[in-house]
Amino acid sequence: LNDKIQVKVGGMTCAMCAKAIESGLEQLEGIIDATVNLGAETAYIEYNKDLISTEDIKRVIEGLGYQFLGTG
Ligand code: 9UX
Repeated sequence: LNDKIQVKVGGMTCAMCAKAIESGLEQLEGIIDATVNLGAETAYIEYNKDLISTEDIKRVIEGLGYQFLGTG
């Protein structure tokens, strides 16, 4: 079952940061689509709840060196 969430992301300073997060997330099995808006400091993520959780998404974002500031 797919779900769409918005994640507040801290620590992005350039457009490549946003791209790095998109690419990192999309490598995760279960991510359908990830779009990151630098100005809004937000990642718009569609994922399959049966395969991954927001905890997995948090791990990817933090593993890339950014902060997972919560979902909304
Ligand atoms: Mo955005 Mo660059 O970080 O190292 S400032 S990719």
